[in-house]
Amino acid sequence: MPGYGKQSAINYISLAIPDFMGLLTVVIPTFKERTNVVDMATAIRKEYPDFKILFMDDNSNDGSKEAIDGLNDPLTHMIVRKPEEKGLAASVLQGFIEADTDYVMCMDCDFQHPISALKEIKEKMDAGADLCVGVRISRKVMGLKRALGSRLVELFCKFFFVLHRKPITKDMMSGLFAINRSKFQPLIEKNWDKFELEGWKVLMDLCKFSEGKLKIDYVKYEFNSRESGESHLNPKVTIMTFHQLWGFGKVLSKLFCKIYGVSYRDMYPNEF
Ligand SMILES: Nc1nc2c(ncn2[C@@H]2O[C@H](COP(=O)(O)OP(=O)(O)OP(=O)(O)O)[C@@H](O)[C@H]2O)c(=O)[nH]1
Ligand SMILES: [Mg+2]
Repeated sequence: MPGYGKQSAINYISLAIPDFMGLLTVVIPTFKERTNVVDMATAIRKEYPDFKILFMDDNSNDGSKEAIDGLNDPLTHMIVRKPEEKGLAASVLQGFIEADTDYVMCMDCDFQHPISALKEIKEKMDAGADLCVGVRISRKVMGLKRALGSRLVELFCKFFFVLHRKPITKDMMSGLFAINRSKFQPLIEKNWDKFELEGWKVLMDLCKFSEGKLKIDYVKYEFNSRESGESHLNPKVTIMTFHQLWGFGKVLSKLFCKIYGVSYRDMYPNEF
């Protein structure tokens, strides 16, 4: 695994897409999603003719880029990121900055987040929300064990956020949310190196680094099962999630490294 913290705050502005101005960009992080990318782009475009779509791909090298380019849609792009900077959160955050639209939204590339929810999210942003979070009504499709684990970790996260007087949301770990870019871009740039760049819980870090009050709104949605392709979920996601939770979180993250047989030193060499 590449050493954590290799990503620089400078690199993410190197790939700016010209003429990508507009109101809303849907940022979709992808890794080996060849079987889903075109269906996702087509499905979003069908419902939302004026939304920008920006795939942030971690050098999948599986034909995804060629497939998206082949659509010849001027509002749909895929950026292929440098392999040494691989990271889901880094992809999403870089996408938020590259997008250059008033609102930016992120969602997964496997149809677990319903495309129909984007309309309501956009309406909440138009009504003045700084942040609109998609809230999963049920996590049944995850299976009992994963759903329970997810709820427990979330409770734990909320406790720490309250303790540190940081904003909490109804679904702290949702991968479906939108932000007002002008509000969040300075915060992303200022804290770039402190984000859990290889982690998955982007929303959590955005709340963690936010200053002052946020206008938060919500849209409920049914969490579906993955349509095709393979899940990328792995034990490191739990380790990285705990690592986002200040000092005691890091202790837990070390504990989970031991449980999963993963080297904490390899994941976070900068801490040694
Ligand atoms: N850019 C980038 N995207 C990633 C990476 N890992 C996963 N993704 C994408 O992030 C999204 C969420 O990953 P999933 O594998 O669906 O994770 P999950 O939804 O927790 O797992 P399932 O419920 O099993 O689908 C998908 O769009 C993935 O393609 C990564 O390292 N880099
Ligand atoms: Mg998924």
